[in-house]
Amino acid sequence: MKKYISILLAGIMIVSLIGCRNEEVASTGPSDDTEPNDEIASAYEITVGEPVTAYIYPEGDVDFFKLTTSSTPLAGGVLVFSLTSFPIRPNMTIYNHDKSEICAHYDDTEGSNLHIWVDAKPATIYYVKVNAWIKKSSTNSYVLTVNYTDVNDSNEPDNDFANASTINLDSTYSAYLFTGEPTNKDDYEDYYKITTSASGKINARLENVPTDIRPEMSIYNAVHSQIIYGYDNTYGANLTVITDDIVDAGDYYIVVKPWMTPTWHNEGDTAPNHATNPYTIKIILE
Ligand SMILES: [Ca+2]
Ligand SMILES: [Ca+2]
Ligand SMILES: [Ca+2]
Ligand SMILES: [Ca+2]
Repeated sequence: MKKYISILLAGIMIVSLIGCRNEEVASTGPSDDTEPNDEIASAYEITVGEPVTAYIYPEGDVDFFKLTTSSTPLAGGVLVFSLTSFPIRPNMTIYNHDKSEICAHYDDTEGSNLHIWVDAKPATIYYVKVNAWIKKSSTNSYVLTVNYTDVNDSNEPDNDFANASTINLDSTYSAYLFTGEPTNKDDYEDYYKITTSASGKINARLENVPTDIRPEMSIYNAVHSQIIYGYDNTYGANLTVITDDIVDAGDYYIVVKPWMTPTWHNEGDTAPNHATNPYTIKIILE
């Protein structure tokens, strides 16, 4: 009888041990190198171009990551945040270096991929928060990848008279109407300086304007007074601005910018046209 009780007790112990073990797996969940990352202050550092694998587990889990954009090119670039193999409904929020929210997007379909692009500054920290749109957990992993498209605008910085790019008459130049994290349309300004050796009307022609930009252009004299201004409220329109009067030989400035701030962050995995399509500018004297 004593022997049977011993066997019975041993059996109960084994069952309870298995029970404990199951409970332990359930509370620990899958092994996740990026945890703990539940607060923006404990965001897991990732590298642009290197995918990271993580889990939304347990229910209510929130995952913060941070990255730093490269210091070159000086114009900045476009960050694309991609959630792939997401097992539940994805939700992603992007924050700037001040930890202020830039944007948030989600997809209401379980297992959807989710992408967000943001025009970014060089050498700047960005944060991304990943969680489930509808509270749920999964023991299946997801992958977060952040890619960066450089904007190689060799004229930058050229945002004021002092930093204007010197150009010549009758030649065509190309540049980008791009800036990271704009606060207003003036952040996009590109300044050009031209010196004429004869009097005439100055004719400035913009072509190949990005399809998401409405162009604006002004001509200034040597003492930075505006002579004439023009814009076109059609996206991607070419624009010509000509001085009304014949002007003396001397220094002049041409300033190009968007008529309105373009969309600089959105859902999607494609960099915007203003980041990939340079405009051209040509000045003639007539
Ligand atoms: Ca997690
Ligand atoms: Ca977490
Ligand atoms: Ca530019
Ligand atoms: Ca500029």
